[in-house]
Amino acid sequence: MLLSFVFYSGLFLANSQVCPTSTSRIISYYIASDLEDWVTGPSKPNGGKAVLALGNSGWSANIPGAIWIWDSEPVSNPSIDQTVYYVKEFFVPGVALSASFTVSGDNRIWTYLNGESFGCDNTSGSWWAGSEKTCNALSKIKYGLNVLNITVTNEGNSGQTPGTGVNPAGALYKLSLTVRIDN
Ligand SMILES: [Ca+2]
Repeated sequence: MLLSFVFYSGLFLANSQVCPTSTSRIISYYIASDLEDWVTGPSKPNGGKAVLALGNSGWSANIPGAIWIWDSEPVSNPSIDQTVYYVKEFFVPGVALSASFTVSGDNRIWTYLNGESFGCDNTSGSWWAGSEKTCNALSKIKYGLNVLNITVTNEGNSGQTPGTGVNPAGALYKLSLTVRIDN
């Protein structure tokens, strides 16, 4: 009887340590504009990695963890409208509980998650402090692989000289996620 009790107790402890049941974890992380973004634009017609966009003294928008990116530095032609397409793939390993997206751009921005707009476009420019736009993207987030697409058009200023850094262009964004992982 005693042996049986000890054996049972040991088995119970072993099971409780090795096989926890119905536990969940909540994790928070973000994805942001960086040099791993895939971009297609006038300087990279077949696509390539983004480059750091230097902007000018008017670029005071700030999104911690994100950096300004474009398809070249400086822009290849500041005199005409130029559009760059950004693609960022990311993984969501559970049930998304929150998804907050913040973006700035020079000049006009359109944003899509898994092929759908989520109300975070900004076509009036947003490179200065306080102009960053924040949106709730939760309804577009899904379990597994997600795709973020951003389109940015730089408005041309006629008569500007290419290579001088005038009329800069770029995108700056961050998607902050909270996800519940169920075992
Ligand atoms: Ca510009």
